[in-house]
Amino acid sequence: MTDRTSSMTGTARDVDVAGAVASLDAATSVTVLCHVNPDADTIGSGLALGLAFERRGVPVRVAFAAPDALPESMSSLPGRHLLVPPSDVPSSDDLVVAVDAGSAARLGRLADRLDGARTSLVVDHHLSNTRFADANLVVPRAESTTAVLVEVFDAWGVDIDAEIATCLYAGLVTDTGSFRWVAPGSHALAERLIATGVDAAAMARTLLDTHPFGWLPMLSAVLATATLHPAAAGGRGVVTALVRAADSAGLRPEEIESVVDIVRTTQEAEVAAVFKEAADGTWAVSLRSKSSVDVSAVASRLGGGGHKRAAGYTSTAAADDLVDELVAALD
Ligand SMILES: [Mn+2]
Repeated sequence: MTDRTSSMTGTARDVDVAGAVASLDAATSVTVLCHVNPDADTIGSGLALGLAFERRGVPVRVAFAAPDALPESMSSLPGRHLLVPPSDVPSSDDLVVAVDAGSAARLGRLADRLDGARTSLVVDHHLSNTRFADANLVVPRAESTTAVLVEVFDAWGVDIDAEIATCLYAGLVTDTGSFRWVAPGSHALAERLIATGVDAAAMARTLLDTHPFGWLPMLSAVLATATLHPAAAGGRGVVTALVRAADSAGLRPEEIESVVDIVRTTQEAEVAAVFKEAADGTWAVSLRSKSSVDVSAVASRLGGGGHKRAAGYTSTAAADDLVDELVAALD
């Protein structure tokens, strides 16, 4: 599915905000698809869009292919009643919208639902987006997909109330690393959303600052694997760490995804890489860079994608070869 460029019903084209609104406004029934291993940006986008359709009286469902359950940290977001399991997503619908997914592969086994749609729309902010829908609104300058949706909602006349704003804020606060990496306008957007009644402190605590005690012994094991490769990435340095399946057993995705935010603080490394072992022995790799390496390009060369400073890919290499594979791609 990764080479999919459009559905059978049309040709892929880039659209602006007005073009996306035209797609949304014409829809009579909608399926919104979030990416696999969902984060708060894809879920916040999916639920906000779902709520917007529900309020217009348009039948809508929101789904993601895997895992089976919504991450616990997102389980109190408004609009979650719109979520359905993958088996309840029909093979055809009037409009299918993919949110925060850089490629069809990121939709997992639900990617084929785009083929069954009368028309399809991508709303995303990934630089590496492959334009896999009929209409593609891709805004790489946007901090989050939820920030793109604010522009869409404003043009579409959607009332951004506290419930929709809470979903939108969830994507904004997480994709900006709690407003560490921001663009002009990010704080103004946050202020606008918070002013509707969003409980920003509770959101940050629930989404970013809450882990079960088991996170601490997991970190102990994982950080013991941390290795500095000073000569890698043209001498700018790479730091790596491994999250073996045995170390993360019983813990949530939230605990596993948090590791890279600790590892990436290493002063001596421009690039941080965390290798996360799945139950089937494959590795999901999270890449972060500080200022000079485009990890989106590196991830794309290895079959993944993402943003300049945050990207990822999956690898079937043996544990001993993972680092070599990455270092070779970085040089
Ligand atoms: Mn995002």
